[in-house]
Amino acid sequence: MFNAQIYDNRRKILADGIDDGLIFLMGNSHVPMNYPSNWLHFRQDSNFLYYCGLDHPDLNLIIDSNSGESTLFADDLNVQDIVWEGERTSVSKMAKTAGIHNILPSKELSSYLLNSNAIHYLPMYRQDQEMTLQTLLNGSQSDASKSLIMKVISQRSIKTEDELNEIESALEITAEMHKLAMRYTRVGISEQKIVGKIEGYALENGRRLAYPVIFTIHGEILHNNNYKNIMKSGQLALNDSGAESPLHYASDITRTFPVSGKFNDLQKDIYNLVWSMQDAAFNHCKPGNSYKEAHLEASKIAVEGLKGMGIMKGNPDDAVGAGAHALFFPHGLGHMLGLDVHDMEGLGEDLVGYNEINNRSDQFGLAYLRLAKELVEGFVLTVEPGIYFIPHLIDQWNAENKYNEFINYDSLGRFIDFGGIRIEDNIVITEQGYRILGPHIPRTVEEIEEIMS
Ligand SMILES: [Mn+2]
Repeated sequence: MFNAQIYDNRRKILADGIDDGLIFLMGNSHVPMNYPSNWLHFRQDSNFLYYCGLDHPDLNLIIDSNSGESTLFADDLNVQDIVWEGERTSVSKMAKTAGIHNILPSKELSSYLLNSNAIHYLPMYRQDQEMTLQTLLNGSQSDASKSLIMKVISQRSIKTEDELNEIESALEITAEMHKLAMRYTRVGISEQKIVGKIEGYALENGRRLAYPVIFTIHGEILHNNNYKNIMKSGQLALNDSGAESPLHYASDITRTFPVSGKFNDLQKDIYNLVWSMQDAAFNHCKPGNSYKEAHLEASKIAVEGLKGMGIMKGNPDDAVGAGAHALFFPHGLGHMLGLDVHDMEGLGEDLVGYNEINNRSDQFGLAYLRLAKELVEGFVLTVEPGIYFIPHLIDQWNAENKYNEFINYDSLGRFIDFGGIRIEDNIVITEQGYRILGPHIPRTVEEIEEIMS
């Protein structure tokens, strides 16, 4: 945990930003896997972690917005629980480490809430949370509090030095995971084997993953969680994986490399193009610049490169304006990163990534951009451009004669089994521009071929 003062300050700032009533932060409980006492791995709620750091199930926190005082609702384990689970930190010790002075038993939470004229809470993302809330409030719950959501987003968006250290600690593990994957990948090995190496490395270092590993020869399937293939010569392997830090901050890295250890010419050309897209995006990352512009800039580089290879044609600005590049780059350039891998997405993607000036587009591709607004010093985000050849999408657009003025469909035959390439790194916005977080992970064609040799 961070020291108590940090959590106390965060709660004070939060309370100052809310006019009236109680701020209710619900901690997570165990979730059963297949019967009540067989639990999924416990993950505390990220907002709860942010405001008190306490990483145990069945805790709840109330911050009085008028007095600024916090109360922890929790119970010590009884002897029967201890027989099965062993001892855990006492509630009084927990409260102390989080700088909380008031403790009440969980059974008093409902009446405490119902005695207040205003209760602010955040959106729920699990059914068990919804049901708990309903029970606590006797069925009288309304919508989540917009003012609380906006205040939490404004606080969690700006990462402090302590938080950056956590993310970099996650990236230490992630860098090793990625290097292991490059070293162990070879012709005839299964994807599953590499996934085992990746996740095993995190686990043996006492870490969990921030999201399920994507490791696949079908990089064109954007969130592919199937690991059944045996890797063959000539294929590319895409590894999108990241560990959590001890305090549950996320990391999110993607590398793509040839199964054989050597890129062929076509793979090299597309790889270097994605590399230049990422570089162009980096150069755009500084306070005041909008991330949407970075996305569009990277898209323009993609069109120029694909034009050079005879795949696209026409004016790059027009092609990007029309959305023709999205055939090859159908997702957004990146997202915020923090306690959640898509940071704060549970609070509302548009509220986190957009503002009055930048509305979400409904154009295919651009519509999936999770972060569009102006960058601010202290934002941590991913920069993850990619180029993909998605047979179903190509066939559909071709059949519809879609963007014929920008796309040479006849040139795409040789890309049928190409797959996809994505390169993803995590950066913090600094006063002058940006800084790539974590240790260097092989990123150029030469570096990748070197580590795989
Ligand atoms: Mn990502």
